[in-house]
Amino acid sequence: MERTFIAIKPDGVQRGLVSEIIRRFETKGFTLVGLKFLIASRELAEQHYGVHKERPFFGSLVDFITSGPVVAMVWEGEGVIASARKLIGATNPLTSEPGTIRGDLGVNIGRNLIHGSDAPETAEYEMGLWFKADELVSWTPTAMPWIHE
Ligand code: DAT
Ligand code: MG
Repeated sequence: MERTFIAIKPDGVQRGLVSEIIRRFETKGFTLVGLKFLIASRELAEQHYGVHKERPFFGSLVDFITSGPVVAMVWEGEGVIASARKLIGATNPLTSEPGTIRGDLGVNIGRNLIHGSDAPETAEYEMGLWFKADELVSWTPTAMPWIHE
């Protein structure tokens, strides 16, 4: 089973969209295996967005992600990394498809509500950055036979 790192950004928390966003992953059939509520340190944010450090928006991105609490999560399921990216939608909410989280709930690229790992390697890196191994819970939902053949 694949796992991916998902974070509801400070705008999603401030706008009261935590339950709406978590609902979409739960109802899809993915399994929550890790969850914490925190204000990220600058160091954590800079490591998380390290690939973007040369980009002009890096400073404001780190300011934004550390500006308030985030909901950091790990979700598990078959194909969850790519599927979560589809549920989330394109980076710019103005062009994200309706039906996606960003497409339904946002309008601005700097306030795009949610982060999701983009590949198996980044998922591993980000899960390790935000969670200790013993903070992830391995369990099997009783609904599993009704979600997977
Ligand atoms: P994603 O979050 O869809 O993986 P990304 O990894 O390319 O997108 O960028 C990380 C975040 O940086 C993105 O969620 C919002 C911000 N960002 C990306 N491109 C931007 C731009 N051109 N201007 C301002 N912010 C941008
Ligand atoms: Mg990204």
